[in-house]
Amino acid sequence: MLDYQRDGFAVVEDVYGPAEIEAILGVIEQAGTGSNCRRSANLFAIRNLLAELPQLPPLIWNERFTELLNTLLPTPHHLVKAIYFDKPAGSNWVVAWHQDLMVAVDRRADLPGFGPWNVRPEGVNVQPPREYLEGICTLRIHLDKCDEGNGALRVVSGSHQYGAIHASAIAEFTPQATVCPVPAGGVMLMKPLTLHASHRSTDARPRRVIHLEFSSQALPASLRWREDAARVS
Ligand SMILES: O=C(O)CCC(=O)C(=O)O
Repeated sequence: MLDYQRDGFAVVEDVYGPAEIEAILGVIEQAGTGSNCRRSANLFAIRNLLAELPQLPPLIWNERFTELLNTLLPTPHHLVKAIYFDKPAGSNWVVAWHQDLMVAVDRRADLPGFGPWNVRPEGVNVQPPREYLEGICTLRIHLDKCDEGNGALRVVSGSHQYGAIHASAIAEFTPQATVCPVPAGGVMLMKPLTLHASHRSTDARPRRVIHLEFSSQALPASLRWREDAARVS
């Protein structure tokens, strides 16, 4: 995990075998068309994934995944975001350079260091102080082999060490970007402050990813991670 702490990303191979991937995909295929699902020729995404498909957690939390998570974060840890997305074959879905600065919470609360706030019908998001972002670990479970041809993430190694990078400074970092290929069944670890982007898909393979974010931190008393609040209520 030394590389992950230093670079802000790392790949762990062979967390899921072919039969486990098939079982996970079987559940995802059953997803309906509710407000958390978005299906188009360009993108298939499911927000609030584990609540939408409660059959998934026992398939995801296998021995290797559990061990990995426990190595990365002190227990107890909370799930703070869960999304599935597919970049289908030939998709022109492009993601510009950014850091993941916003977290999903259960309400708006005026707290020092929290903001800007983004209040939408689907929920409230806020940029928390840097220490909360540094406490989050993203695990991207790759259900397909992913490389440059099907839109692998590009990352800037070490960029997480600079906190929130102003939009005008991003171009100074991106010449050092590298593509991060991941084999099917592998998990890409990423810190939310790592600058990342992805290109369109140029070949005929899908790129199906389960994106999970975890933290061991509790938010200030008046605020809860939205995923946590949804599980309890
Ligand atoms: O998977 C991708 O191509 C981009 C995802 C991303 O940027 C994100 O989850 O913040």
